[in-house]
Amino acid sequence: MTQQPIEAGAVDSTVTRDARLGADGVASGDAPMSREQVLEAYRLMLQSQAIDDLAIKLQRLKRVGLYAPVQGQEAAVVGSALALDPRRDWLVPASREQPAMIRHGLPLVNFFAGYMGRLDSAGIPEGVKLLPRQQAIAAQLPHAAGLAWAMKLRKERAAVMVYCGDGASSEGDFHESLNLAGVMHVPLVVVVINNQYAISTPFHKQTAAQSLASRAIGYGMPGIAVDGNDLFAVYAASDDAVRRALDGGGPTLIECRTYRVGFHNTSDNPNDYREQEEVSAALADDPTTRVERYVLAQGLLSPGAMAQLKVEIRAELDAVQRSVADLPRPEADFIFQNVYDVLPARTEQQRAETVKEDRR
Ligand SMILES: Cc1ncc(C[n+]2csc(CCOP(=O)(O)OP(=O)(O)O)c2C)c(N)n1
Ligand SMILES: [Mg+2]
Repeated sequence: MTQQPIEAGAVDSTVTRDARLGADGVASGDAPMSREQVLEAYRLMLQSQAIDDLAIKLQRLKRVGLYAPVQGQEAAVVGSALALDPRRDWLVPASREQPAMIRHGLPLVNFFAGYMGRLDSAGIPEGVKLLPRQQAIAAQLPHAAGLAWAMKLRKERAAVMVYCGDGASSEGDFHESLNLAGVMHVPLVVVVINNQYAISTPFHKQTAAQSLASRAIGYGMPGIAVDGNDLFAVYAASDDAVRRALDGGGPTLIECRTYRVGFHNTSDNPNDYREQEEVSAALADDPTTRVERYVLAQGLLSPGAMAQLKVEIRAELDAVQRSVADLPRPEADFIFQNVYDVLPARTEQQRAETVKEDRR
């Protein structure tokens, strides 16, 4: 197998893509997305905000166990996922890519069933090319590299897009996966969502690198850094990478520079480790607001139609969560199944206590 030599110019350690959709909602140059795609993206971004709001409310009511919001990262997640064809390509999420999973084919009912403990209804339907959320940091990356390698071996024309965070990029799994993906020249797109934090650890405390995109050169693949709050820049970079993967051009690393506006998850209090000014600055550059301004300025929706869309999105989610609440809960010993053939004595004792407690 011959590999193309990697030129230093293939990697830009700063930001290679010009911002295409500015904070004022004005696009520079031609939009890389059709009107229909912009509207689909806008709807997914609004839906993501509404899911965050509802899931956090349900967690406070003890109907959801734990939830990690997307807030602030909507353009990075939606702009990348929209470059995929769900009938052809695979999506491998980390744990904060809710709108990408839904756009790729996970029904809203299954999505909420997972968060609300109705596990019998939470599966990924047959035929949906999506792997489950991954809570163990970076552990999805070896699976994604293997999946992309399988596509190549089977000669299936498909790309695999895998997500991970800035924190995950400091894990051994990241190195092993990207190294293998480079060596085997597989159709993989690695989207690193650099939201500046791994829980409370800021970016500069976990790496001395200025840029995560620049790591790509060590793996023999192009590395692109984009303004992760710019839907058009994220989409354009992702679309290029997916096309390259499909055309046998191998893997790409895309670093989306954004900011985690919300808490890490519902058990975290970010006021303990970061200043409000930093959050306020990020709020002033909200990625969905950029798209909203563009949609209005281009006349893609009237203000009335926009307000109506927001009402519809929230009503749909309310109906979904009510129907999920009516689904049966799994038996209390569900969590003890499917790991051991015969439970060890200590675990058997825990199972018996759990079942007894649940019957009270
Ligand atoms: C292997 C492993 N180590 C530690 C944790 C605890 N943990 C959960 S989220 C997280 C930080 C992840 O940061 P990042 O990859 O930047 O993703 P983000 O949460 O910012 O989306 C850590 C350390 C874990 N889940 N798995
Ligand atoms: Mg992070």
